[in-house]
Amino acid sequence: MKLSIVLSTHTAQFQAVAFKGDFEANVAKIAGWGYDGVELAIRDPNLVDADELLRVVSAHGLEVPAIGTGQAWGEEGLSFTDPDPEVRAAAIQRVCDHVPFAARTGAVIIIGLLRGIVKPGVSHDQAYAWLVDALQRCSAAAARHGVRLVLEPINRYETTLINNVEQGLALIEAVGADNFGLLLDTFHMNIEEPVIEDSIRACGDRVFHFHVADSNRWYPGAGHLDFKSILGTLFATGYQGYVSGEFMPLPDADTSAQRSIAYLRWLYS
Ligand code: LER
Ligand code: MN
Repeated sequence: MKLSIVLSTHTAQFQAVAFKGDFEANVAKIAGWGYDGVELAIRDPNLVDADELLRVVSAHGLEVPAIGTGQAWGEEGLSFTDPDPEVRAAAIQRVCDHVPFAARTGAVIIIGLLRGIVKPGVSHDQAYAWLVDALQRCSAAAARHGVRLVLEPINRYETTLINNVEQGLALIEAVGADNFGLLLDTFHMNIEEPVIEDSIRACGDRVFHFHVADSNRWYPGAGHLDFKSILGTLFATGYQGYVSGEFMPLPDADTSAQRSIAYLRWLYS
């Protein structure tokens, strides 16, 4: 099992990112605790020094399995489904801007809240059509560089577009690109899926990335999810990717990261 944890390259507002701030010190700690990779949350790739990021990550023996893009929604309001065509175009461009770094690292590019929400005055069908169009454009741009894109079903309290696996699989059909798959997150699945294991099986080889947090969005082991069963089901699909920790930094970031890896390695040792 390859384990990573979410690390932000900028100070971020998103609460479930355990590590914000001093990048190299955090990478060193994460590597020291035995993680194999860091999932990087990058608001704007044009504002980070990709060579320096890679130098730091490689110096500590870590990989970058995924790049999170949601800060561009949270902090700039970019989305694929904004009524303003310039905002939609900027969101598509932002994803395309992530492609070169993703190609260098082998990371998947995550479409989380960058898809947006159905805004007042916009019909669900219209928002869905903009979403499909944007994902087709981004998937095509990524495919030219051998990069994969993942859409994360996100619970109903955060978005009104694609809350569960059934909707995610229908979207995959609509987009029709081999390099477009799903990111499953146990926190969202616990809210939206009737049976988490059945939904993982339904996705099969379309699971390209996996987030873990417990039912309360604390580190795995702090809530009531059955990670032995959930991860066993995931690996039985043939999944070879990373299991990436995205949880609240509670009781503090360092403790949550250490408890998560200790628990998951104990389950699967
Ligand atoms: C991001 O991966 C996520 O899970 C969302 O809850 C972001 O709001
Ligand atoms: Mn997530």
